[in-house]
Amino acid sequence: MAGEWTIGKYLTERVRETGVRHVFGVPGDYVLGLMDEIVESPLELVGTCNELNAGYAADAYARMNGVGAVCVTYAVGGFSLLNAIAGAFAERVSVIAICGGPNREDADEHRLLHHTLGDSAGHYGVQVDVYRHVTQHAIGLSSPEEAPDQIDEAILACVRHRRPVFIEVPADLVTAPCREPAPLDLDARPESDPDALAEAVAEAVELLSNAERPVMLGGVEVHRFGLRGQLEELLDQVDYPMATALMGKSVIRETHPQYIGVYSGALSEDYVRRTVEDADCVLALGAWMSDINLGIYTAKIDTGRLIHASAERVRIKRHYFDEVYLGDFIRGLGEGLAARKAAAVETVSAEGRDVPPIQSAVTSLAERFEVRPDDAITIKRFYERMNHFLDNESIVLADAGDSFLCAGDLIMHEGVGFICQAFYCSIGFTIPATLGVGLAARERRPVVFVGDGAFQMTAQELSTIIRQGLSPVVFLMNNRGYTIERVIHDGPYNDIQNWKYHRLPEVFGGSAGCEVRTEGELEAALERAQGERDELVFIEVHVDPEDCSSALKRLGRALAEHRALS
Ligand SMILES: Cc1ncc(C[n+]2csc(CCOP(=O)(O)OP(=O)(O)O)c2C)c(N)n1
Ligand SMILES: [Mg+2]
Repeated sequence: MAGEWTIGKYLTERVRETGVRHVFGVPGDYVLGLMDEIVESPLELVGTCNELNAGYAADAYARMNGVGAVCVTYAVGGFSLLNAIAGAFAERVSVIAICGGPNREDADEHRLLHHTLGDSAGHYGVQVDVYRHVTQHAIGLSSPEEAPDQIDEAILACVRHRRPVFIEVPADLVTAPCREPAPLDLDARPESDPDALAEAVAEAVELLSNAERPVMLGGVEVHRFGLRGQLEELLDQVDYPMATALMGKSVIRETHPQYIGVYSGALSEDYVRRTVEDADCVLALGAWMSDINLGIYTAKIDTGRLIHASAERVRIKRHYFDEVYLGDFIRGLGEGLAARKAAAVETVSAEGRDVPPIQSAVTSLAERFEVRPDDAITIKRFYERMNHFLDNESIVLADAGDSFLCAGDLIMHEGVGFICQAFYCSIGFTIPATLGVGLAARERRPVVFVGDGAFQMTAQELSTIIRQGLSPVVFLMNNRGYTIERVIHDGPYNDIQNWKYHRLPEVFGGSAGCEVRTEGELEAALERAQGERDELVFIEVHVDPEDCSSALKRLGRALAEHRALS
């Protein structure tokens, strides 16, 4: 009944409708009323140690679930959250950020209240102003009459554009009566321009059909727009090899025979690099041409050979087709290539081309791993072993640092997800992200690779992981500092205090972790991880500070050459 609805109830109902079941956050007096509404709603409020971590958790939750939500208090909470929301914006993740605010009357009178920045109108509005730059839509709710539409507009923007939004809720509005929610079509999406779509597809089909050595490059937007199934269908239909950019890792099941590995310019394995760079037509679907994704601009993909479809437009060679959406383009391409193939059966063209055999990435799993119990652990051997440790339940999270470069070469089994912030690259993302992933998919087991430097940023969120009874396996890679930075440019600032990391889970209320230095000790730790599947297993891995992934070594060499040339 209309009379029973309040702004607080309206907002929690709209959040629930997006598929969110958990809201991460930290309380504060401006948001307590709203938090009571969340507690009374079907949503579960998950308290975190700080707001940044709540934001990272909501971001990772959204990567699994489609949408995530976070709720914090005014300014002290809102500004702590900012970095996480900026990351979600950069990486196109749908996070609904909700923030309590002063009563409207206090704001109108410009009273000097705690947490505000000063007593002018500008000071009161500064949070929303700042968030406008890092969200699809940022709004301060203004009145009981307008708030429902304002909320609906924000929620729709979040879901449709795959970007975060920010909603500031004055404390006095939470219990204000409002209209009941009308049906909201969250699945509606814009239609591609049919002529532009048809032209783009025809041109792409022509190029691909005439290519001798085409290759497919899958990217993150396939994930974001839920197009994995469509992509796999297209891949099954063609005989090209397929690589992914680092951010797009696991957009395809990596046991697929046409999957060859991660392409990131000079950081890539030689075979992957040659296959992509020597291709005469590169079909990039949803891949971002960002620096880390493309090996700090060491990638060599000639625009004249490139078909680049992104979320909202297609670029073929040097011209663009606007309002062509990725899902429509992939579908159109599948149909176009099938029609072309049928027509070409009697001619030589596509069928007659000499296809070099594909070196599937999955063949690396066939190699047996023989443990050398007394050998010190090296990065290379550790990740080779990890390839055999992952199973269908695993979801891999890799933090920015050498961890995400190493994890790029792991084979993601059927259904295995890979979560990393490879574009925004804010270190410390993975531990709070593990909380989000664990709650979004309790039936899965997060496997986390985090550097010591990254871990020090957000370590306390292990305590919430323990509190929530989640059971990830965390590999803390202790190489005594910021190794990735050492390779790029070394200095005393890359050294950090060495913690007894493995003892922290016990401090936080869980079981003690373990530390491993040799392959034999690693085996014992992995056995424990297999046995204790219902709790956090924390494994501190000591590695030589000079040791790093082959990708990082290749990057070091590429940067040195670049410096020598400039
Ligand atoms: C929030 C944030 N601060 C600073 C940086 C710059 N940065 C990039 S990598 C890195 C060091 C990572 O060290 P660690 O986690 O130990 O990984 P390693 O390379 O040693 O494996 C730093 C400080 C960043 N990316 N994000
Ligand atoms: Mg380190």
